[in-house]
Amino acid sequence: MFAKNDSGVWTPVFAKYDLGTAFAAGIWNVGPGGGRFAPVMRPVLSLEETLSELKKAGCTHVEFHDTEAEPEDAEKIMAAVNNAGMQVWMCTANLFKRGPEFASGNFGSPVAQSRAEAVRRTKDYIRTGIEVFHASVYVYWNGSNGYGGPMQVNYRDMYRWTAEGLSEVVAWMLEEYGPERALPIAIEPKPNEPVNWGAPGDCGETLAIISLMPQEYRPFVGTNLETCHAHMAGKRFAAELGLAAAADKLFYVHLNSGTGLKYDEDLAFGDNDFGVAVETVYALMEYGYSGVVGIDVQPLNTDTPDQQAESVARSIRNFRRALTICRERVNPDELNALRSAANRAGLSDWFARITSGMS
Ligand SMILES: [Mn+2]
Repeated sequence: MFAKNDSGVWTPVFAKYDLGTAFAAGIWNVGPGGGRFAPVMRPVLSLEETLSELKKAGCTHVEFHDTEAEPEDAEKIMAAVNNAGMQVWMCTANLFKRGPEFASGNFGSPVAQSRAEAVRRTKDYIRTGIEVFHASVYVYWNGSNGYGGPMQVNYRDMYRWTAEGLSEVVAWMLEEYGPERALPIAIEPKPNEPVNWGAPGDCGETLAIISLMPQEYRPFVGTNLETCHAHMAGKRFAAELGLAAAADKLFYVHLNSGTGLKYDEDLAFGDNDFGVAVETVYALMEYGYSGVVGIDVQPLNTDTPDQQAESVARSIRNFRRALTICRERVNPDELNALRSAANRAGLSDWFARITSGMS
């Protein structure tokens, strides 16, 4: 949904929640585990059981890929979501692992057929998101979009094609539904995995791609920033949030954590570095974020059958712990005085004091 702001620019309208009261997680955030290097630890749950686990973990909303909730099954799935007393906040077409068509990328692939298929799948799932799920945001994660080595792609064309594909989707959506019913599209950048160089790789590249779109389509596209993806790009996550907010493009967030410049670990939010969680929550407060908070995490390899959704539950507990610290121990005047004096030594000491709760 969009409405015109005071300057006459179409702006997304999201349901407003107090921070800490509404959370969404993906149906893929609960699972049996197992892979090349890990044993299967947990049974596969039905959709109903998964929804129940996510709700117990503290989620009010849920997210789907089109591979977990095909458009033709969407009505049935929506009935299960309603039965669980939940809502769909986000949906996203899988443009990376559906089949060989996306091995070379999607909107920016050098293969024309892959680009066309990405546009088709995206339109299809936006239709489902609007008509069946009554979703609030559509996410485009770049996934396989990018390149692997020297001269594999004309980079200028790759960025232009990515913007053109998104523009084609927006043009169709406006024609079909009008701006009032249009689903905000949030681009989720990731710098690598499954490709060696993903495009867009960070918030800046995401904003640059939006700027390559025709002016009239830009308001309908923003960002969905994920903690672990930002860390993989060597970025400070809260600074990425700040950049998106400065451009009025902070449409959605995916919170989790990772241990550095590694792979997409999808650890619980607050795991490994609780200070990042505190800074993240404070950034959301400062930038006035009021939508549902997205959690995108995986169970740990050691999680047992009764810990199916423990990573989601711990993320929510850590979010609330961080929120309590931000609300009860941060004095904004004290913080801003330290900031405007550029007293970095004082800021570091202050941060240890508020996160530890000790003087
Ligand atoms: Mn994500």
